[in-house]
Amino acid sequence: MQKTYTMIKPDGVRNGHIGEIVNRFERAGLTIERMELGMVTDEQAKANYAEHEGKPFYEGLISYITSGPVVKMVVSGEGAVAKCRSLMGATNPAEAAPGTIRGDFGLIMDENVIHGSDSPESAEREIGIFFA
Ligand code: IDP
Repeated sequence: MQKTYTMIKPDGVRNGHIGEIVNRFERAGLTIERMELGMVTDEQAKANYAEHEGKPFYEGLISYITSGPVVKMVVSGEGAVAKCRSLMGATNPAEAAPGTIRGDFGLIMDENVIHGSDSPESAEREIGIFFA
C-alpha cells in the first residue's frame, strides 16, 4: 500500500472545493489516512518547494501557499502517488483535461487548486514536512 501527500491549496479551500476533492479521492478507491485544515508556515513552504528556489515564480508561490488555510492530507492506496497525480491533472489548469481537479476547478497556473507528491520519495519527505 503506497502513501502520498496531497494538499488542497488556498484557492481550492476559498472556492469551496474541499468536499468534492475528497469525494473524488474516495471514489477512486483511495483512503484518507490523515487530514488537517490549517496554515502552511514559511518554513514548510520553503522546504516543500526547495527545488523551485530562484525561479521567477518562487517568491509568489511561497506567499500564495502561506496566504490562507489549506487542507493537508495523507492519502493511501495501490499506486496512490500516480492515482492522485492523475486525478489532479496537468500543472497548468488551462492544459488540464476536463474531469481532472485542476481542469474542473483551476483557472491559472499560480493558483492551481491542489498539490500532490510526484514520487514515493517526495511523498515520504513531504509527509515529514507537514505531519512532523
Ligand atoms: P506540480 O504541482 O504539478 O508538481 P511543479 O512543477 O512541481 O508542478 O510546480 C509546483 C507549483 O509551482 C505548481 O503547482 C504551480 O503552483 C507553481 N508553478 C510551477 N510553474 C509555474 C510557473 O511557470 N508560473 C507560476 N507558477 C508555477
